[in-house]
Amino acid sequence: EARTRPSKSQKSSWATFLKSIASFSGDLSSLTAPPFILSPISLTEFPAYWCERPELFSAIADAKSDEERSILVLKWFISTLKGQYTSRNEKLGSEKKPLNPVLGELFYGYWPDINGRGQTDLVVEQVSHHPPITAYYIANEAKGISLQGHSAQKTSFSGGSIIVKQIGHAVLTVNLPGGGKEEFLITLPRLRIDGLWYGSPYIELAETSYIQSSTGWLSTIEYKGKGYFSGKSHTFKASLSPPGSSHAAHTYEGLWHQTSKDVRTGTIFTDVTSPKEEVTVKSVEEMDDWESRRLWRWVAKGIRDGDFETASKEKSKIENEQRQRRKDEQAAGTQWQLKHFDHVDSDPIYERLGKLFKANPPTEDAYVYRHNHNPGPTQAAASDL
Ligand code: HCR
Repeated sequence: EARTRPSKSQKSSWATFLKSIASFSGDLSSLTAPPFILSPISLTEFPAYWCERPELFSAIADAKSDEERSILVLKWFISTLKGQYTSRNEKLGSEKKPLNPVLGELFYGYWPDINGRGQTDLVVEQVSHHPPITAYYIANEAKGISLQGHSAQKTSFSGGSIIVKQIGHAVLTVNLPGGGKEEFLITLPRLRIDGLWYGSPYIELAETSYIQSSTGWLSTIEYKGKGYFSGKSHTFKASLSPPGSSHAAHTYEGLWHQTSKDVRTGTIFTDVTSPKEEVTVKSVEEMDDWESRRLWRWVAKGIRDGDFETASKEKSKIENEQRQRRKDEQAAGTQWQLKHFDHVDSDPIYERLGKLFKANPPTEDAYVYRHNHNPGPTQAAASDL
């Protein structure tokens, strides 16, 4: 089990690291961090957090009205936050610095069909190295639901905390029973990494994020930490307003890592106190060389075993191989080709739905999933996409 606080001997390297962050703004992934704060998990694994309660994801397809669909999307979204932002503390003892994926790194997985919920497949590709950008596509074909998005971060240092602005957005698409589809534009909250001073970083969410449906229903979610709404960490308030109105038809509040309530009825809205369901992946032996857990396996082993010399030697091997690849491409006048995604400078869905709630910025780029293979019904499907 990883320690949550650094020992005396680790304190001086931590202090040096803090000084380097304080005078730094931009891409945190390029900073060298002290070994005890390194995570053996690559950022390409993070999109799996979107679906660790697969039954909430698939339930969206069963909504009987636009209003109910927006409620179920909000419920699923809030229920992902605990996994997205606190699971490293549970697993690794505190928030740690994830492995910085290489260009072209892949992560595939699935959640099996249980009780008719349909299988959900996950495809992740690292589409940029510097700055790090991760694109993902998650689909439950049987239920006609998919989520496509990308994630990048801009970091700065303020008041002793790291502030992370999330760049990127996600679009959830639901095929409707009578034909046609409904789209939801999902924007992402701002993060604050607190606890740095004590060497045990953790995440707090801040400001506001939105879920705008193409039907006009809009969820506005406000995040606060200790000392605001309830005096507790990880607090949120969400309001859901109907098309063309700023008057909330529903409001919900509570703790995104525990439970929340429907304010009007007092009934439970979200409850993430039960165990979540981790994504199923192939064994490392069966994986392709570009798949994250195989690519990083010796680095990850070194970190897990506390053998940082091996970890850093293996990490250098990967980085040198990447540098050589970029040099070869430059010499040949070629460019790395993405496997699953096409880049578009402006996402038409973001522009169209973003206008409805005056999204800032008004346009964003996107990585569009290329539907060029049929995954088929097998459990190994995601690996063949
Ligand atoms: C900021 C962060 C990398 C990005 C991580 C993101 C934003 C990635 C997308 C996921 O959907 C949600 C998510 C959760 C993580 O909280 C966030 C990471 C937290 C720390 C990490 C920094 C690059 C590392 C900072 C080093 C610290 C711990 C000293």
